[in-house]
Amino acid sequence: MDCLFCKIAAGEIPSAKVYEDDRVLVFKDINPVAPVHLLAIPKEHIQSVDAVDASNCELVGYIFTVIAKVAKEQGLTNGYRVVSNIGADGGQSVPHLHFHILGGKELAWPAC
Ligand code: DGP
Repeated sequence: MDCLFCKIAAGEIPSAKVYEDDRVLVFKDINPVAPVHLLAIPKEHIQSVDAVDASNCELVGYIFTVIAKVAKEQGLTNGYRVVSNIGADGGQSVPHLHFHILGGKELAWPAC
């Protein structure tokens, strides 16, 4: 499958990794929009939140435990934001499930 984040997960394309285990990778976004801007992805290909189902929801829940752990390690003690864009209207540019972890400043809301 010709998927950018599958290639990053496989180590075929380099990334600035901040966490990795057998199921999950967290790395720095190439175009950061906040002082801390990380992407948490499953190594297994899942298209987006829209493709989460009974077969992969345990993995998705596990990603959130990793996100909380990484946020603490990154010093995001005053809060942070987790965002997942879905499809064209949602602004998803890479069709592999990913969670943006944004923090390190007071973030604006609403985002649209
Ligand atoms: P989204 O627009 O929600 O699909 O977010 C995709 C993000 O992926 C975007 O913020 C930029 C980031 N990105 C795209 N290509 C690369 C890459 O090759 N390396 C890294 N580290 N990030 C990338």
